Amino acid sequence: MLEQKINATLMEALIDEEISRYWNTEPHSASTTQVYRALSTVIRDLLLKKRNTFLKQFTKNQQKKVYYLCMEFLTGKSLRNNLYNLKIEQEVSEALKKYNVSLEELYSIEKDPGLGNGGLGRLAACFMDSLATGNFPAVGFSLKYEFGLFKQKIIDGWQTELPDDWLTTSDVWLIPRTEERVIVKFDGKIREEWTDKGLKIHHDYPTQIEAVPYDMMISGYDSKGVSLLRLWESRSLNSIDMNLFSQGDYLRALAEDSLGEAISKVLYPSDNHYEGKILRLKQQYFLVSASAQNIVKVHYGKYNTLDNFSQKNAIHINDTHPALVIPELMRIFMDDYNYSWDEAWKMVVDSVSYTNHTVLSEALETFEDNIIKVKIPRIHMIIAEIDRRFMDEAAHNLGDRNKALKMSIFGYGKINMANLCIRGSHCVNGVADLHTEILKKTIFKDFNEYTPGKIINVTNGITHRRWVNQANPLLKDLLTDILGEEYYLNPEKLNLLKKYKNDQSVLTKLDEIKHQNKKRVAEHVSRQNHINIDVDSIFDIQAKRLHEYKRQLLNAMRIISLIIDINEGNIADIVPETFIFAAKAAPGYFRAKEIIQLIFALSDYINKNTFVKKYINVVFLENYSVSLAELIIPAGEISEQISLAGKEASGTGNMKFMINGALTIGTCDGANVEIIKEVGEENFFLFGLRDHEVESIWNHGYSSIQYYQKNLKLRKIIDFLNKGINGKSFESISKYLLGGSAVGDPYMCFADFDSYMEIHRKASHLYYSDKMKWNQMSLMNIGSAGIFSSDRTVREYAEKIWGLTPVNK
Ligand code: GLG
Repeated sequence: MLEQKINATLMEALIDEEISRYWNTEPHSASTTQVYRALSTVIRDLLLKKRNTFLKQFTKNQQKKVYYLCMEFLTGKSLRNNLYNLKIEQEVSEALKKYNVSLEELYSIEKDPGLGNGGLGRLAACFMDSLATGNFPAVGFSLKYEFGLFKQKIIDGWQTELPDDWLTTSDVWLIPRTEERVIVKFDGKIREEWTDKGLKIHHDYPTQIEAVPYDMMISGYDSKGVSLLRLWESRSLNSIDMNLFSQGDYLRALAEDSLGEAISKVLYPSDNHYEGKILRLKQQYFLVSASAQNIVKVHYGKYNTLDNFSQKNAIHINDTHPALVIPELMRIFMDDYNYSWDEAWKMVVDSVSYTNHTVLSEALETFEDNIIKVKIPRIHMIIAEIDRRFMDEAAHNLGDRNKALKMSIFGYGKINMANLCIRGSHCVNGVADLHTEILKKTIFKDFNEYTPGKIINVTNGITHRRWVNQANPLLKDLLTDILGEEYYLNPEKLNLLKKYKNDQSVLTKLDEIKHQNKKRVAEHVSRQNHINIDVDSIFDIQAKRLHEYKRQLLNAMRIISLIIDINEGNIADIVPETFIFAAKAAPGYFRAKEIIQLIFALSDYINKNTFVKKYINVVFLENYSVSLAELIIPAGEISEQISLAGKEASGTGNMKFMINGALTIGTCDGANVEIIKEVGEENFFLFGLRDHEVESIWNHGYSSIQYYQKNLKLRKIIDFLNKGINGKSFESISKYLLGGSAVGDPYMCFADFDSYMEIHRKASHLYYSDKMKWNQMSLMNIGSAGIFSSDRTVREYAEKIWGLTPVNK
């Protein structure tokens, strides 16, 4: 249908048809929700057709395809993104006049699909967009969590979690593919039988769970490509016990059912933290088994052989969560298609690749050996055999079994998922230069020495079309006026903006745009938090998951220090600042929730204290999500990227703020390092210890008390916390900072405090003394951000890792 150019009249006809088909009503009496659903259905079906055409070309060329496996895809809302990417927003807007409803109203009806925690899932979503835009054939696989990431509600300063029922509106984007369902088997016993053809495996009495796919289409921008995101829903196959049912024992009759369905019920709300729960293992195996079966079936259906499997399929493991795809593919190749171990292993390694996203020890996955043995016995056998062969080979090559053992997949009764991933992949990558170097020096040191060159770097990226063009239309208009539309598809062209760094009119326009975006946020804050913020003050934003290593606490400490100065009348250096926070904490992460409570208390304190409020203000915005990020990031003037050096693998929020013209106050961590390289240190506010300094101080025994004793400001902050805020004591935070039984201040806020205060002083001084210079720096940031587009990132993956070429080239 897209060949037929979409115009307003055609759009109206299509929407009318849906409205009358589904609700048997006249167009003018359709409700807003009905129009939303009708329009979304039209677009969804249009994309389906477009993908089919795209696939025809791909099939004709017999090209390679990438399958991207990830437990999270934080797609954000679909309607606007798809209309934008199809370039039909105007036509649709025109058509909607008939229904007396605006596009903005329809956008606001859609709920954010919360299918991810943070950076990991958002990265996967950006990749789907960029892959489609680059005409790369791509399928993402994940779970159709009935409840996505919880909704955050702050009650009396404390985070509470409410269910996120995203499916009540976003279901319209999903196309059920019941006919393509597959069965995933758990439990049971293995029996081996030697036949004249070799070993035959019998797998008895497994629990069988049905995996039903739901497809979501993600349009490329102005391209032929459409990415497919396939989400698996779990359904119990063991149909209800009719005996119990007819005896009236409905609940017991359904018990089996709910067990199977629990798998795709909820997304684990943890970020950079590993939970070794059985349900999590089941989710992971469910995802990979369903996906692997699907991939193999599609391949076999097309080529009638699997011999060329690795030439036609790239299978990517995003973080260790889908690691079990390695033994699962082995199982399918050997048990279902009779390949030998060596043949199967070659096919697996040649097609599989893996990205690591963290070096934090609490996030590195291991599963109890025993759990895997009981739940997925055949997979356990295969992992054991992978390891046995690997250990023999490595011990032989290294001439040292102990050295080989350091790379073993098994250890201390556990299975190390990262080691499994590295062993089963032909290529492993980190997500920013520094992160990759740390990987090679620390957790993957032995592997890097054993197979040099296997670990490479591909720096993360974001889709600038969503994060600038859609989220910041005023900036898009200005950039388009100056640069034309070329940067939409060639983000490196943003570079040309730098020519205007001395152009007063461009700088003034940038300033005005920022002001407008700040006003938008101020209105939101006034509505949501009933707080009036000063749009002429610097907007300093820290929006990301709440985690100790990200150091929202360091930011809060500075705010406390400012409050103390203001209360003491030391106002010479104080300038108006508005601090905006948005962050969710994992429900069981007490410390993180306590930090939210502290930020909330500071906000409350200031808003009850007119004197302090004259200078600074603090707001905590509830329920951080992709949509909220799209609202606040364009208003950011200072972007807080202040993790302890060596802890943040990359960060992608840093890139989103930068491309929207915020200046970063940041440590030498993750992709900040490359941001500095691009924009120049003179356009970045760098502070804090370097990663090697952190390591060395830590190894010599970090003592926060020593900093505390020497620093009056720190002592006052601790007193302030102990005294309490509006009657609530924060002694437990001060104890955490000073230590006791555990090392105090494990993320070294004290060690970086002075340098953080100093860099802020410089930044705010510049803001108020030379706004044009500030705007110039802002322009340089926008102009230097092109390289952080995910278009570049996926191109690098395609070339260096997947061996993938775009369709029709
Ligand atoms: C991880 C890391 C981030 C990284 C993201 C995407 O902690 O630093 O930017 O993956 O690679 N869990 C995450 O968000």
